[in-house]
Amino acid sequence: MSEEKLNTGSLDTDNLTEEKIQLKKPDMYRIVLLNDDYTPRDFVVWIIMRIFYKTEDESSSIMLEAHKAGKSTIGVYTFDIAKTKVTQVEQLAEKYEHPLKCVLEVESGGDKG
Ligand code: TYC
Repeated sequence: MSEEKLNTGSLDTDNLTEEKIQLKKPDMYRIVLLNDDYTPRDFVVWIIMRIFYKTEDESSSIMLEAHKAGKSTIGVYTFDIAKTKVTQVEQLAEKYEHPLKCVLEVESGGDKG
């Protein structure tokens, strides 16, 4: 039986440069819930629970903050997740004919809009 050998003997390591790999934290995006005068409170709470997996208490607090202050942060996510969640909110709001809106704000770094 013949044995195959890997030839490592002639590798010249003198001229190799060291490559530094810099790991970068992902850009993060804040999802901000906007108040309006028409969407029922219960619907807002339901959306936050369903799309963002918040508890009923957390969802009620977020809804009330938006209701009183005009806007409220739901959470901070990477771009793809944030964009997907905003789209899901838009689709459900449209399906049930409510004007509910949320928007993305850059939390750290990031250049996508
Ligand atoms: N202001 C709405 C009402 O009084 C409830 C509401 C809360 C709507 C928060 C949107 O992001 C919102 N029915």
